[in-house]
Amino acid sequence: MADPVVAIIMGSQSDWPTMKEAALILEELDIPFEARIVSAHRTPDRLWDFGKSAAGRGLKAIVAGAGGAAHLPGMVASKTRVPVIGVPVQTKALSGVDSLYSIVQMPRGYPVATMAIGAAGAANAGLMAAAILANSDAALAERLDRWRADLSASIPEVPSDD
Ligand code: RP5
Repeated sequence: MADPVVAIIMGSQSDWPTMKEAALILEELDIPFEARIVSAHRTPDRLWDFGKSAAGRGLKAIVAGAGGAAHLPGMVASKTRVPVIGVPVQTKALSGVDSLYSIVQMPRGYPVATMAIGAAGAANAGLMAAAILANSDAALAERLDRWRADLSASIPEVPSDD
């Protein structure tokens, strides 16, 4: 197994059904990744260790998903220069707007590239990580171009009643 170049981290096991969408994209594009539960609030030491070691371990992008008081993406961005792509997980109480606002409003100096709320955001986070890596990986660039062309080709031009 190749060393992971992308990490998918999430605040809780309950985030996995959403964050799995990012994992499926990375699998489709043949990008080695790891998935970990790292909570800003419940496992702060794990978060610190993860952030401190991310660049040295060869990670090129981090997809970080959390819901509610979603501090994980921002906190990890404060510990590493590896690009962080944030996924606001949909919540019951506030539909994920809480997650979105918690992730997107970073102070100057520590950016998090914030995706849409929920599953589409997680899938797009996988694609964004792939796009970052494709800048320096010609074979991956080709796979990503093909993936995009296939998606385009799958969209019918005429709507159907079926
Ligand atoms: C956050 O709290 C997690 O990212 C999750 O979205 C939310 C709820 O976590 P659980 O109570 O389901 O473990 O830290």
